[in-house]
Amino acid sequence: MPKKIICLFDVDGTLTKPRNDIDPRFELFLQQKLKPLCAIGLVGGSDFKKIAEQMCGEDVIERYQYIFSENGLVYHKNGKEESINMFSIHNLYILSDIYFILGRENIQKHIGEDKLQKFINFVLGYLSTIVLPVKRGTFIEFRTGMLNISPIGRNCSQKERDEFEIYDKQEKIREKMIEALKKEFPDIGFTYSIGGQISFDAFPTGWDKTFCLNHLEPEGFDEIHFFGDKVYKGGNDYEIFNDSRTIGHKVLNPQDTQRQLEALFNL
Ligand code: M1P
Repeated sequence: MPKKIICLFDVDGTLTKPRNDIDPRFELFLQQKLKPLCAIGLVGGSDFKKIAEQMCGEDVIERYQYIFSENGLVYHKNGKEESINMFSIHNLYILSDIYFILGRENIQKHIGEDKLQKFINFVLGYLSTIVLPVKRGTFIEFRTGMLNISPIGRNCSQKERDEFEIYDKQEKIREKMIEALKKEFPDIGFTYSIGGQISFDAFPTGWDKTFCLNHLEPEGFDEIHFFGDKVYKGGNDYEIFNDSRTIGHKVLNPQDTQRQLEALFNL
């Protein structure tokens, strides 16, 4: 019997340049060369809208068998959104957690409004004290399973985004902010992860990309290959890359992802 294999891809930096669209030739390669050989899926930190934009439109749910947005808090399988049964998921890995529901879980239910507001207020206060070369708008994006926090603001231009990334490498704006949040909220139960160029994600511990493996486990794959670029500690591919349920592939960029696929499948 042939093995049942899935290739699961991070999006930014693995299939596309950060927040850019996939190269149509690479998409064609994935659809025409790889998909006949194995199942293909996406797991992104971003919300579904952004993943769809970068992956040539909303029919991405027809082209990829599995799409896990926000690390799998939002889940599409074979063209349909699946509801997430937190009862069974929590039974798998947080036996004592009483915050389970049937249906879509979200961060406000999980953390509670009171704590969440204290956290958001602290973030806004902290951001008001730092001076950057430029600041734009949308500093906090409230998503289903995470807060995405951007010191420069999400609606900066591509040029400002690229410049912030360089500035942040020198000044460690995001790292310092994460340290301040950890110090202020030692017991909130959040994990912080720097997945892209201008922001970081804050989400309940366990709601990292390994969250999506809970959906894949019942599917009976013999091998789950994960491809990601941010596999270092603190990067948002770290946990899933190191998980014993996956075979991790560290990539440098989309071209490298294609090269590694060609080598792996003799294409
Ligand atoms: O998918 C990686 C990251 O992509 C975006 O990051 P940034 O805008 O900083 O480049 C965000 O959607 C982030 O949540 C996500 O982890």
